Amino acid sequence: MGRLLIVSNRLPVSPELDENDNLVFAGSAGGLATGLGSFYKRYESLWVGWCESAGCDGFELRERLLQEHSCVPVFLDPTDAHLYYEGFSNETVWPTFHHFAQYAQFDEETWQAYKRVNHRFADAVMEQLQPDDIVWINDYHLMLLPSILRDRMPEITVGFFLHIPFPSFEIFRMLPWREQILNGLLGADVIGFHTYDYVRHFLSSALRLAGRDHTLGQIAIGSRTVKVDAFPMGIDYERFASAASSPEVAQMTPSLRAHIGDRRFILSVDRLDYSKGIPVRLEAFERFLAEHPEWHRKVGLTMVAVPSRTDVEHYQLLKREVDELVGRVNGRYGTMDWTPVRYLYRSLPFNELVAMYKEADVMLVTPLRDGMNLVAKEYVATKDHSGTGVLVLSELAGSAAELGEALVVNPFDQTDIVDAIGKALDMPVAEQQERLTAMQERLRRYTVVDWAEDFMGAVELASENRRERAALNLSAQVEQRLLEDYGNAARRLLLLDYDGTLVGFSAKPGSTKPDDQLRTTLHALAADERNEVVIISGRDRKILAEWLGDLDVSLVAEHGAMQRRRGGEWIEMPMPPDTWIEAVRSVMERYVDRTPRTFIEQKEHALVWHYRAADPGLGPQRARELHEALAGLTENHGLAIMEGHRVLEVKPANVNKGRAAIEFVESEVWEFVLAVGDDRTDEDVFEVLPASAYSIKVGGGGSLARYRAEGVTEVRSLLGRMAR
Ligand code: ADQ
Repeated sequence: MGRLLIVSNRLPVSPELDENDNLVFAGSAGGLATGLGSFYKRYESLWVGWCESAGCDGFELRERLLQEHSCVPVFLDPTDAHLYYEGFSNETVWPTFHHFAQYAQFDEETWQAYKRVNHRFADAVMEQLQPDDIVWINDYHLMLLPSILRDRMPEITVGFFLHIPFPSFEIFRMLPWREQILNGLLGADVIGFHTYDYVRHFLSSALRLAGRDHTLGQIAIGSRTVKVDAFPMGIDYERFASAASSPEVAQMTPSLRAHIGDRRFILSVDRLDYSKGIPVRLEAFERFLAEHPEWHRKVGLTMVAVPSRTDVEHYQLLKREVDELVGRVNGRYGTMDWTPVRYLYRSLPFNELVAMYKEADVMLVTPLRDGMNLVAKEYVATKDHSGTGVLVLSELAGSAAELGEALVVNPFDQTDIVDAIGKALDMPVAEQQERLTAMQERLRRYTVVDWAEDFMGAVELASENRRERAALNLSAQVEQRLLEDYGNAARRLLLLDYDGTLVGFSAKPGSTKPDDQLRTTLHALAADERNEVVIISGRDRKILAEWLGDLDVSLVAEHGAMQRRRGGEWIEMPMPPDTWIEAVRSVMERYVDRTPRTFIEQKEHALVWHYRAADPGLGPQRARELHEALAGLTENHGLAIMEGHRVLEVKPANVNKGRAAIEFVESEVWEFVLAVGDDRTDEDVFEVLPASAYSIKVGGGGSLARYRAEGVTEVRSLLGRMAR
């Protein structure tokens, strides 16, 4: 296995100059840095991230970061850095993804900087990258990076993990650059989220905005597959559990208690961020005091808020709002010897944080939206040695999916929070311990290291699968061999599907006429007397004759219901009477009425319901319903229902492309056979080919074909080379 290259906005260490102007490094306290910190030391790894030089010599900084911390700094132009970080990342992506769309700025200048910086990161990664390395990209600052790297090195192995929520499609669609961001992410082999809800949202956006369908979370892109899955991040459980019983933490308890007295102690800890629901929490606490005078002087809320993104306007406004609220509650209810809210606006050293968690009777975690929220998990871990305490947790934090034994609240429902505070303060000790123990077992079993290993395992597996599949790709060597065999053969049969193979799909089936380039290629192939070129399609004979009838090729229409050999006349297969058509049509019409942008195509011996342009969620669902509705009708009439690319077709059961193909295959002794197709109906052709034949499936998905082509362009280039 190669090395691991972790990429994130910031490095886990930051440079500073000490009082003697010597370069020193400080650790970062962010959720990601603490999370991955314990994992990445186990691998041969490098960490790539933005680093501000803090007035240090760039060369020395780079060298020491690499030697002492295995870190590779990305230096950014200060203006670009500001537009990218405070601008696009935190004024556009962060609010949008946390469903605070009303705070989001949509600004072309910051978007351009975001793109430039993602390219800068790509440069830094490419400088380090060795074959077999795995790249793990983290978070919303770098959503374009997976595709940029894939473009530069198609066989690269890349995982992407998003630490914040992925918004619902209705919010995501507001972003003017939504397609670029989606396609940026889709460059990865694995895209990880904290919860299944975010996975669902992402898959829905991929379908609706990029037309990318999925099977069990796997999205096929050409011959590549992207796996989208949930990996709920855990914490370094032992670190918190053991610190809680350490002498260092025990030493801190008396001074902490001196502040709180023998009152009950409610705690909250977050970055000062509007997504964390801090004002809501303060207001709920205020109302709790208003409604429960019996708790006055017997309870206190300690609120720790770490300064965050202080250059962004909404954070400055929030700071003011929180200051005012704290003042208001304390002014209204405080007494000489009791301050209801103790507000610490700073970061805490680790042991002090643990001492707080350990002492707190109630932990209030009430974000309005939060990717995961590790604070909730850390609190639970510090209670490991028969501690007591109650976690009140917002259902809109990702961690609520795992911490069901918490008092789960809707953070928008003030009454719910007020009630939960009361319930938490009154909860019997036995119940507190029972709930804590259940959560602890889960958190101990699935730590941050398990999380990282799971994610990495998925990335490694995806990369193996990609390699296996790549072996089936129409590589330069395979193409060379094919061309040689073709060149040496005296008689050659070419069975070519039309839609999705020779031309791309379009919402209107009438608009995919062959262009001049395709006609020239087919003409050249057909003109070689050693060749028999067969266009084997589901289209009706009228359109095939109109589009391709003047070329010297054989045509198979309606999946084999009729065929026209080169220079001959159309011959129809014996067919059951078409008495079924009206009955089937009337059922289909009901579905057209109920499903906007769908329509019926009538062929000579088949009826097709097209739903390519329909709502991508509704279309497949209606197709299933229609399939069922038609099943009874078609059963006893020798008819088959066939599902193709966003179409449902009813046709006589004895007609299929395989039957038509076999007639050509058996009509003489061929020295070279090639079949190309993209659809389920083409599998019938692949099935009847001799073992020596070249069969090529276009696009992803299971197939009997020996090889795969990425798309129409690749097929056309192959045929072009054959023609030349
Ligand atoms: P954050 O929004 O930063 O992380 P969180 O998951 O709670 O939120 O992580 C905060 C980390 O900082 C915790 O490890 C905590 O101990 C530490 N911390 C918080 N306040 C502190 C203080 N006053 N002093 C010292 N340390 C403090 C983002 C997403 C989250 C997601 C994480 C990880 O917004 O939803 O859980 O990434 O993916």
